Amino acid sequence: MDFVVLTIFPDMFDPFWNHGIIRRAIEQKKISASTINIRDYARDRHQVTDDKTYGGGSGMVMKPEPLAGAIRAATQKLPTAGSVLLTPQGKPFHQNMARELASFDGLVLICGRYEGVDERICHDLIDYEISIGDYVLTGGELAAMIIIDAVTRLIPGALGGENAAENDSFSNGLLEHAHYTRPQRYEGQEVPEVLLSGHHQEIERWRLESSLMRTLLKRPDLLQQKRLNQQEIIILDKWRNEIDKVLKFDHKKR
Ligand code: 4GS
Repeated sequence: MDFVVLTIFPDMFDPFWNHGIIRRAIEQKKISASTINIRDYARDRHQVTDDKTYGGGSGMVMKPEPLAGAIRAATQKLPTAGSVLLTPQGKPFHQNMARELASFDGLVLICGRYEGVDERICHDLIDYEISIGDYVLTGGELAAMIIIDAVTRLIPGALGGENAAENDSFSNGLLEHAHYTRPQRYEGQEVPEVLLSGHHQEIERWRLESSLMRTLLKRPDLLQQKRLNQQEIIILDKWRNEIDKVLKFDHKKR
């Protein structure tokens, strides 16, 4: 996967490319990463990338010509890449979209600054408009890093473990199960015994139950969207029976 980021602040990406899994993915050539400074495509002497907004008002807007020049340079470099504009107007980013983007062989990410980009840039040069959430950033750079981060870890071999991305939260529409590491007893709290048992099937069952429990308590909306399989239905049914028992107990008699 080749990433090219279009930004007026390319230096913001240096620490991002140089740490952890992203750094290793670059070193192992699972991904390539580069930036294009939009300012380099400004034609005027002062390399201006913004201008006053038509209709008046205080905000500035990204001029279309430098941005278009930068996008064309990027797509020339990566002719089969998808192009993504980061904007609050875009489709909300989620794990399924990360999977879709991971299937491209290249991505061009376009980071807006100021109030936004000139409307006329969007239509022919951009494949996706993506928002990382309903809040306003000062620029698209952090949003681009989030997309690159989520996409990179889905690229085969980018994570250390063989299929480490497979068991993560959202991979099956559920939050991830609880995790424990040493020591076995921490501040009076023990690691669940089944995890020490070495019994693979029971551990898998415990993990599924933990996953379902956490999703039900923390993100019931995810559970409502999910197609449950037989094993999951059995576990939820068991809980319902246990809750029913508690509720049927005649509390007034106590
Ligand atoms: C987002 C967002 C964003 C919008 C960029 C105002 C500067 C800013 N980009 N998801 N102009 N949320 N962009 O807030 O992607």
